[in-house]
Amino acid sequence: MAVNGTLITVAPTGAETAKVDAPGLPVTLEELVSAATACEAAGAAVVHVHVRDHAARPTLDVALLRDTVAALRAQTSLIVQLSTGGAVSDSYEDRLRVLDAEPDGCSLTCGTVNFGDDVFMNPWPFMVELYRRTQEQRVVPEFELFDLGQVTAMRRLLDSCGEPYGGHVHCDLVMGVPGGMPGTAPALVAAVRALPADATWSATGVGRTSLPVALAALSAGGHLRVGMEDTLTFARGRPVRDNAELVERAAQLATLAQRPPVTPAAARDMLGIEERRPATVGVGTAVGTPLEES
Ligand code: KMH
Ligand code: ZN
Repeated sequence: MAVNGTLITVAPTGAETAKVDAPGLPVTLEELVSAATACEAAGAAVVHVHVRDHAARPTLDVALLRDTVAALRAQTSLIVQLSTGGAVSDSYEDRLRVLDAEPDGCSLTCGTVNFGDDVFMNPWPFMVELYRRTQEQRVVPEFELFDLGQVTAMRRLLDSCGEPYGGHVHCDLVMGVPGGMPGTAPALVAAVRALPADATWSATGVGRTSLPVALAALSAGGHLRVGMEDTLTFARGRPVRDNAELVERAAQLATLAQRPPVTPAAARDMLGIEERRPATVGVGTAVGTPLEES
């Protein structure tokens, strides 16, 4: 399928930034739903979710994750993807339990990577266990690839354990993390060349690599992930105001590239993600266009 539209994922919160350092960061459920609603109106189709506790600390509490999934489903049409990466301090057990919150999708990182001064741990046995559970619990994984070697690890996982739930491979190239692959066009092209031929992919440029990675991704036929998890500076010397302005800019770039944002419904078709909302619930303010085929 040739995809002419652009899937925009927003990653509004992350686990690394403190609210005092970024006042626009959504850390309460109310703030998260409000941000997600604004991002959907701006062109997002997927929300990648990390939640915070009452003190705005990152948490993988399953009850809170369940409430968050329910609230996002009630108030938006977005595909709800929970992070299984969590924070670098989270245990493997807690990260596996994220699936019990029954999201539409989840992230699944394909290897260990230096992460600034920390290490983001994803050893092979953990990857396999998480992947098997996504298959059993009917959660569609998105493969997070921080380095070229992680593309190989993803292919090994697919070869060893079979196709993902939903039947389609979608990856996100996470670029510009200190310790991972650089956020450059040559690195992006090298990673894309190594992907399975029928996979779709998006790219995320962390920090100042946000724009160059977005432009490279659009020109190479990829999709986009933006948000305050990854980027806190909108332009040199100008902090990001909120997530919606990052999505608006991504939507403008995609539209300029003549691949406008796709709706959440079209994104579900593309990613093989079933609708888990009750059929009678009418939600959403999506602005995207249907995917086109040629
Ligand atoms: N917070 C990072 C350690 C994911 O969401 O799956 C991991 C991360 C990746 O953000
Ligand atoms: Zn994340």
